[in-house]
Amino acid sequence: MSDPAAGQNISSVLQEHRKFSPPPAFAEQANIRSEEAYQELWNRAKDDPAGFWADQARENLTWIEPFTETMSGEMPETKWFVGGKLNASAQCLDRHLDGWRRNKAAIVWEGEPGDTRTLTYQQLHREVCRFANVLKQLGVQTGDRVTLYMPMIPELVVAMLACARIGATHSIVFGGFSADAVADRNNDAQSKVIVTADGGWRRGKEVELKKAVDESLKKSSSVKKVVVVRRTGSSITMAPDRDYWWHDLMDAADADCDPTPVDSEHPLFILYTSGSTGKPKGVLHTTAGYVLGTMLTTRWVFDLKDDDTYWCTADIGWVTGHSYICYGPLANGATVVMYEGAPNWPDEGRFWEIIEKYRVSIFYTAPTAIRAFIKWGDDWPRQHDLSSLRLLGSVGEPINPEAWMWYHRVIGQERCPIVDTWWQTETGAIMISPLPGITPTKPGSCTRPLPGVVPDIVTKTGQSLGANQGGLLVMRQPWPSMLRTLYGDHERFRNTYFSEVPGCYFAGDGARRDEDGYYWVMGRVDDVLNVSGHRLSTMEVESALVSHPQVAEAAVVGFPHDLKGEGICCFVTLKQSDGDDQLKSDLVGHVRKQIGALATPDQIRFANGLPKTRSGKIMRRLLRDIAAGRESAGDTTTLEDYTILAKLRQEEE
Ligand code: 7RM
Repeated sequence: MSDPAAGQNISSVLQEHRKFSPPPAFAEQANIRSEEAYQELWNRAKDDPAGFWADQARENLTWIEPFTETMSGEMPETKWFVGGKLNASAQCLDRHLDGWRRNKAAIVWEGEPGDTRTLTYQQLHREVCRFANVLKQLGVQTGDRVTLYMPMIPELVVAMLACARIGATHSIVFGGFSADAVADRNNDAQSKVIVTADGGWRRGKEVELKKAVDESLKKSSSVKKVVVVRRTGSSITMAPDRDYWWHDLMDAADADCDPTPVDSEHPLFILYTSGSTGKPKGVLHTTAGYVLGTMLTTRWVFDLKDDDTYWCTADIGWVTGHSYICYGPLANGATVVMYEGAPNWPDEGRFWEIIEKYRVSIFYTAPTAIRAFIKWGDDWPRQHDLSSLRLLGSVGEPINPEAWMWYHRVIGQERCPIVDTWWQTETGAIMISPLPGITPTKPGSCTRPLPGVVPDIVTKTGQSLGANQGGLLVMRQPWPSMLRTLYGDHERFRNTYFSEVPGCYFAGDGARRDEDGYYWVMGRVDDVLNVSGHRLSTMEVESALVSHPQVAEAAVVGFPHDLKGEGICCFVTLKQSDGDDQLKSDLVGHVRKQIGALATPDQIRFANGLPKTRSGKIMRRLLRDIAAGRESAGDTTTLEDYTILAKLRQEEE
């Protein structure tokens, strides 16, 4: 990482001592029910990974040809389930067609305007087979890349699984990205076909996807064919011999398509994630290890049962949607709720209305959304019957304890365990998380590693640190769902993840482990502040700010400071009202009281919004530029709202 001081210990100053045991009624019925069972699984996976994973892979995956070797090669070149052949779409669909599940709802979908569709496993299978035949007919072969640039509609899942069915590699580009972002990703992946829609709905407005595709194709020559789903019905232009309507091709397609057997290590998908500088990284996942990882973690962490109604609010354009809307839940035969639009359309009660309407039992969302719910007020959830909920999840950022408590109290009604799940695009599946039937939770901690995950907190030279010492979060053993490369740049893959700490996978996050062995992730090490020689986590100062009753959200960054090395600049959005100087000094005092004089903010800046990625992560690198009065350099293609940056700059003038 760029910070030359990275690897020094990070001081942890956040104090949090609340602890919540799993409710007995939940614990009694949980998939993993005893601490001993967890310890046994975890120790076996650590001491005999080949034996553990071979058993899991044989038990859970349907093999067309069995594997001959469970793992071969040292990290990062480890290959899993070598010699085996399988198919990810068959794992998600065909397996469920033999028994009663064939007529179980796989996808319960709701569009933003309120239209709904339900697809059973059998219906989904049929659509997938037909679209697989469409892709073949368009010239897509095993190993080819297909870009999917679509709204959150069932056709997106159909297209993903159709690619998997014929061994094509999908590359999903989030529907909110620009034409340039689509072109860059098309070019990097050399995609042959792009699947899109005329448009999608977001806050009552149309997102014009086809228009962006037309623009992107001026700059990406590998793409030969475009398939367009009619979603909004708006008028678009269709290029002859290049553009085809989804429904025309599907009407003519055969509904029989045998799954193509592929190797365990066959590329399943590429997903681009923003690098801190320069071009996005194409994270590549392969078939057997990824599907096994998402399948098992869905069962362990979400305690999935056949009668659950499961809703993950992520967009499929983010890894959370790949793993926990599509592959993990469908491999388990779950009923998945899928929603197209915004949480505040037509009003701020939309999510709670959906939970009530479909009797959602498992709800998985992000801290950024939770902070928005808090800002909108408790009345919205209170107007709805949330009694169907039995488990809540969080992902994407450290969840600040105040947001955790609100989630627990107002949404979970103190009845539902919360699973704070730490993982990454690169890890493919959840790595560190409570097991809801057994793990006592502490607000703000993702608690303990899942079986097969061997993390550590280390210095830059790889020395393990003791309890409550902040350092670098690494993985000491390979795991089946880990990324295999950065597409087309294996050297960058090795440099980014495996050169920082010798012999380990380096996640890029700072963390500490407490006296109970619980992990507390403190954010990206690139974001760490260095104040008078003390390394502080921005997240901890942010958590202190958000615990003030008037604060909705905060982002903290360092800026060059003559005396302290780095000063602390806080961007703060308020729940109501405009901030004044009195509130600024109250907030400075509040942080000093919560953390100590060391963390005294040098600047408080009130802002109406913060620059975030589409998945809700604050882009602190851009705020650092503003705090230092610099122009922004580097990739901004993943930024959600460009106007926010301009506004923040103006507010300073
Ligand atoms: C799933 C996802 C990965 C980064 C990761 C962390 C942060 C994610 C948590 C978290 C603290 C969590 N993939 N992160 N989950 N930090 N607690 N539960 O988010 O590739 O988009 O981002 O997100 O910094 O490295 S991702």
